[in-house]
Amino acid sequence: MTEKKELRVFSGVQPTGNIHIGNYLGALKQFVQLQEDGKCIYCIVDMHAITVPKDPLVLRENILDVAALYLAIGIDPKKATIFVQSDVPGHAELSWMLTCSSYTGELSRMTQFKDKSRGNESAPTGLFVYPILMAADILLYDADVVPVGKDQKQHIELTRDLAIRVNNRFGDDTFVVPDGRYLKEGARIMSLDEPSSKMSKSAENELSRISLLDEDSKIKKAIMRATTDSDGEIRYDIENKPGVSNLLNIYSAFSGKSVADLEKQYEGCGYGTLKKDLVSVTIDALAPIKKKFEEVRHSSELEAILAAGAEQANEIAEVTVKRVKGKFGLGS
Ligand code: AQP
Repeated sequence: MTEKKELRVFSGVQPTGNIHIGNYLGALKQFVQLQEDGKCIYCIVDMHAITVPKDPLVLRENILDVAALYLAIGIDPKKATIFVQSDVPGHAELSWMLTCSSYTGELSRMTQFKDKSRGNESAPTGLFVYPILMAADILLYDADVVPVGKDQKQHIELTRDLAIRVNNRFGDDTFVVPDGRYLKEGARIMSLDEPSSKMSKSAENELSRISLLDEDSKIKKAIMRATTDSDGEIRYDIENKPGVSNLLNIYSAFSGKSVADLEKQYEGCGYGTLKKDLVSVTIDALAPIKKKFEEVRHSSELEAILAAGAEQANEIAEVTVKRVKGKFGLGS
C-alpha cells in the first residue's frame, strides 16, 4: 500500500504595515485552521514589499510585526514553518527560471498590475513581474494548497499555468500544481468607505480599513462611519447594497454566524444597531490578538523562530531548485 502524502500548505503576507481584517479574514485565519491538516509553510514576503520603494528601517520593523502577528493569531512554530522570504535564496533563483517560462502578454493581463500602474510607463518593473515571484514562492515548496483571499485568484491561476507549462516541457515530476483555497465569508472584504473596492493596506483613508492592532476607538469610528445606503433594510445584496453586505460578511466571519442568520437576527433593525454590535464583535475578536502581539513582538523568541524557520525552508527549497535547475540543464 502506498503511503498517503502529507498535505503541503504555503502562503505569505507582505510586510507593508497595517495588516487589516481583510488580510486576516481572507487569508490569515485559514493559516491557523490548516495547521492541523498538514505541513504548513508561512512566509513573510519581504521581496514583494520592495516592488515599490520602502524605507529600509521601516521595512525591518514591518517584517518583525508580521512575524509577531503570525504568532499572535495562533500560528504555532512547532507545527508550522515561519520565515522571511529573502532568507531563502531559492525564491529568486526559481523566479528567474519561471520568468524565462512566462509570456509578457499574460503578465500584462494581471488586473493588480493594471490597477497599480494605470498605464504609466515608469511603473516599477517589479510591479510587472512580481506575480512570477509569487509563483516561485509557491512552487518552491511543492505546495498542494495556497490559502489566500479572492484578490489573488488570478495570480494562483498564473502559478498553475506556469507549473503546467514547465511540466509539459520537462515532465510532471517538475512541479506540483497547486490549488488556491478561498473562504466563503471573508474571501473579499471591501473598503469601509468605498465598498466597491477591496480593503487595502495602501488606501489613503485610514477609516477605509480596520488594522489588527487598531485602538478600540478607531475600530468604532471606522465601523460607525462605514458607507451604507439609504433604503434602511439589513439584507445581503452585493450588487445593490455593497456596504451593508460587507458589514454582514465581516460580522459573519468574526462571529461564525451565517449571513442568513444575521439577516434574520437584524430584521426590522436599523443600520446603527448592526454597526454598534459589529463594533463589539470586532473589538472582542481582535483583543486577544493585540494582547499576544504585545507579548511576543519584542521577545528574543521572535528572531530565533525566524532563524529556525529559514533553516527548515532552505532545506526544502534547495531540493526543488536543484531538481528544476537539472531539468533546465543549468549548473556545472
Ligand atoms: N480585502 C481583502 N479581503 C480578503 N482578503 C484579502 N487579502 C488582501 N486584501 C484582502 C489577502 O491577504 C493576504 C495577504 O495580502 P498581502 O499582504 O500579501 O497583499 P495584498 O493582497 O496586496 O494586500 P493589500 O491589503 O491589498 O495590500 P496593498 O494595499 O499593499 O496592495 C492575501 O492572501 C490576500 O489575498
